Amino acid sequence: MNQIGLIGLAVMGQNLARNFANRGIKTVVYNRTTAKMEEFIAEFGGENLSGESGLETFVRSLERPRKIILMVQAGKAVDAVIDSLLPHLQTGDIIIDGGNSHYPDTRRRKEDLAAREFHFIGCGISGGEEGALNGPSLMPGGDKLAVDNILPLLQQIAARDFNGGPCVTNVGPDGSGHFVKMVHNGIEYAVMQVLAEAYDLLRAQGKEPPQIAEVFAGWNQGKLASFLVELASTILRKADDQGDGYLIDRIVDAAGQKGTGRWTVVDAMTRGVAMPTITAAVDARIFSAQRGLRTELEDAVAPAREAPESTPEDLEKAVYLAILAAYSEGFQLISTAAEEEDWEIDRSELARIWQGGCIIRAELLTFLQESFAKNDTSKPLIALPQIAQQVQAGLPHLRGSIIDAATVGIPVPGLAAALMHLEQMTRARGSANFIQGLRDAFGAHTFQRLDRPGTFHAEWSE
Ligand code: NBP
Repeated sequence: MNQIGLIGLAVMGQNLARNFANRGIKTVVYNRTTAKMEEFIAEFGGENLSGESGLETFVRSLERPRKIILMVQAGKAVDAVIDSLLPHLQTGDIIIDGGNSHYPDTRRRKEDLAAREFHFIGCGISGGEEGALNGPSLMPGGDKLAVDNILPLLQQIAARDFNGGPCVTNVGPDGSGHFVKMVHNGIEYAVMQVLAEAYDLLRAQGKEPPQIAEVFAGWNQGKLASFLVELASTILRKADDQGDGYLIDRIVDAAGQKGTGRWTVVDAMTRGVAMPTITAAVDARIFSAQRGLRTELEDAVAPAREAPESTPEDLEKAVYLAILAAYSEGFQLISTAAEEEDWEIDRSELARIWQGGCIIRAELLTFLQESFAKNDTSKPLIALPQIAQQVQAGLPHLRGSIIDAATVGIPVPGLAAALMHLEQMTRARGSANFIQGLRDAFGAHTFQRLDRPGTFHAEWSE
């Protein structure tokens, strides 16, 4: 009998199925388009990896309770596959959605399936195709019983954290697995954005891509050591295979998005969590896509631009602090959601399972894992004592980089948003007294006083 069934043989499904089989887990696959399954099995099939062209035989080939992982396009495809599976399932069977589903959909599916006595797990999977094959970071959420049941299998295929543990944990109930994967992607947007801004400033100084690659390679030896910083060096060194120069200079400056960053920001807004750095990253992708209009406006406005002067050392510290701000925003959203939804998510565990396999894996996560373990509070990351020192040390460099960028006219929305986040949250007396004055003057919204308790309203025109 097979131990796991996998449906959906595009790039992620194929690699994940091979990963299960390579660990000695007997795996059976199915795909809507049978030819794709046959091609895949012809190339990779073997003792631990077989295919079925019919759903009924696919399901019957699995040991009970059946564990079926879906790797199909997020959205309607997931519902379509679940509907077609239902007639073949038996009480207690477990469906695991490994795609990037939106967590409210996961919640709905879980409730629908629970009413029929089936289990449903929403499992965030990060790491792209390489991670799927060699070890992804896995974020399963759902009924504890069902998650515990599949955990031994997931532990075998997961990446390893910095201490050799598997990058998988029982995130929590309900849609919490897909929720944290969504926030992970929001953080990923922000990290990529601030790295792109550092590249932009260095390129505007006249540095060639391989010189910037050297800068990133140096950063990768320090506090910024991470998969994305390492990858930045790689992409900057790539020669253009269709002409002279470097490929990076030929790529259209318009970034795509599939929605997880936007979902993160919308969710944060709904829950009243501020996430300026991540929001700036999503906004920057929206602006990037408006390429024609940007060209028109540059011609019309013709802003003066000069070469910036920030040193790689200043930028390294500025980028580090901005990334810290993005993590703080992401973890704050997770804490707030956990409290509101009664999910009990362990932030230290998340920092651990993101250390391997996933796109945001970084040395910084060791420090975050320890900080969260020591400070079991729902306070934001930047409020933890160890982090406050880092904010204090990094602020002058972040300020300096932004002054430089603003002076020469180079947009750095991620860095600037991170700075404004940190400036606002480290200033005891802000400017909202002024807003309260206006609100009370035009709408009698009342205000509170610093020097006495109670609620007050003033006759402002007297
Ligand atoms: P896609 O998201 O491109 O989905 C393609 C698969 O969905 C194919 O197997 C296709 O079958 C199947 N499918 C579709 Br489309 N509609 C279907 C339907 N109505 N019924 C049955 N099957 C249907 O694949 P992917 O890029 O491998 O991603 C899979 C999931 O993993 C997605 O949710 C994605 O967001 C997530 N993810 C992707 C990455 C990545 O790096 N690509 C990383 C992390 C997570 P067919 O062959 O018959 O058309």
